[in-house]
Amino acid sequence: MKVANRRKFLALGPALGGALVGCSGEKKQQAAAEDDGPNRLGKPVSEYGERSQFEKTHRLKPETKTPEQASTKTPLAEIHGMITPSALHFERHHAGVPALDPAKHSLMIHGMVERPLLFSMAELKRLPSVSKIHFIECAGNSGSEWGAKPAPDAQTSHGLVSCSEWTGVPLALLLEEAGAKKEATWIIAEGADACKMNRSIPIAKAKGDIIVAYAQNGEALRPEQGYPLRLVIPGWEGNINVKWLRRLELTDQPAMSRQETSKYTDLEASGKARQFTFVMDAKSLITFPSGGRKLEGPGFYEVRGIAWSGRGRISKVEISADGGKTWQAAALQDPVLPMALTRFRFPWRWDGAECTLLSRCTDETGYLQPTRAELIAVRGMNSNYHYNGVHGWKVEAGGNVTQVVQPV
Ligand SMILES: Nc1nc2c(c(=O)[nH]1)N[C@H]1C(S)=C(S)[C@@H](COP(=O)(O)O)O[C@H]1N2
Ligand SMILES: [Mo]
Repeated sequence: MKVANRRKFLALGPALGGALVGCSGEKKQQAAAEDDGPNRLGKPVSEYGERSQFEKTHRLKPETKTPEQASTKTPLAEIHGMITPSALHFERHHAGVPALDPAKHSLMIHGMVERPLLFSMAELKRLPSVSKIHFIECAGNSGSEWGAKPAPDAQTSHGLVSCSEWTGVPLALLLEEAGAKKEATWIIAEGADACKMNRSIPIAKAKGDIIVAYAQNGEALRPEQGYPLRLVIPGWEGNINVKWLRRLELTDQPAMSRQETSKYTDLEASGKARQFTFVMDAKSLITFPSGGRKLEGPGFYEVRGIAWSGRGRISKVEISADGGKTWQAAALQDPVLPMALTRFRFPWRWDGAECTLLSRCTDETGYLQPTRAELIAVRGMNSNYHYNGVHGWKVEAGGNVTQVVQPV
């Protein structure tokens, strides 16, 4: 009875049954002849796993003459679940990926501390550790939405966010060991890449949930993610998650480095700039259907996507299939973790007419993702960073899914 009802509700027959019904006896024989795989001996065991030769999902290479100072993005529309495979984590490098030998790498903690410390990787790994699932998002993610020409697909528009399980030592523990002096109000974190990228972190966050991470999704960090050591600063803009971490200096003022003055500041309409805008505000994205796809015809579809907030857990995601006139709650997939990607799902029946699908999310602080107009009213149009407006995709009558060009 239940099953029958569900069938009726989904009405998958007309949408998906064609292939089964159309599989004639001749075709079945042909398929069986080609598929004698189970009778043949397969590949032997291996030392390190690889994905199937039939899987081609990849990051698009940027068109640039300086690939060492560039970014690649996660193909969000191809990813399942909340964890980004390490090989598909987005990358953002300012001076290329250094090849650091962990046997020679060390972390120095100095400045306004009682006991300056130098840790080898082996020493760090002996200390009490934590594993936590967190997203990392570049502040420039979805920045193309500020302009009149939004990006055409999910990878290009929102792919500067990824989510991993990170393992390492709580920074708070290292600071206790070093004995932070009272006058220390900032920590300057520095990487060992060619540009020695550095950022200033307020001491309160450093005494909170920051992880000095050496592992990602169960194995050592990928070189591109900062091997052998990086900061993971839950919920804060990607740039401050310093990779190839080699030095932490406690000070009583920020460094005012390139990445926190000329870059990663947000120019407002008045001409004043916001600085130290660390937190990534709540954002959501529909990954299916999304730009570049084609719906095969009217019928049932599961609208899927991700939502995240730098302020904590996602508490609600709503979907509109009529361009924002009406909204309905989507289901959230457990576990819903603070500062982690949360997956949402929404059963949807497409009637075949052109429509606009939107998603918006609310986080546990009650913050509701703003519309583009609401965001621009507060922030103006001069920013490159921290765009988190409601996003949507247009489903054209023929089934093509394209970007929504909002009036500027
Ligand atoms: N040392 C160092 N740390 C760095 C960077 C860098 O170029 N050098 N890029 C930053 C930026 S801008 C971002 S968005 C994140 C990207 O992290 P990922 O490449 O692991 O995705 O790392 C940050 N940490
Ligand atoms: Mo970034």
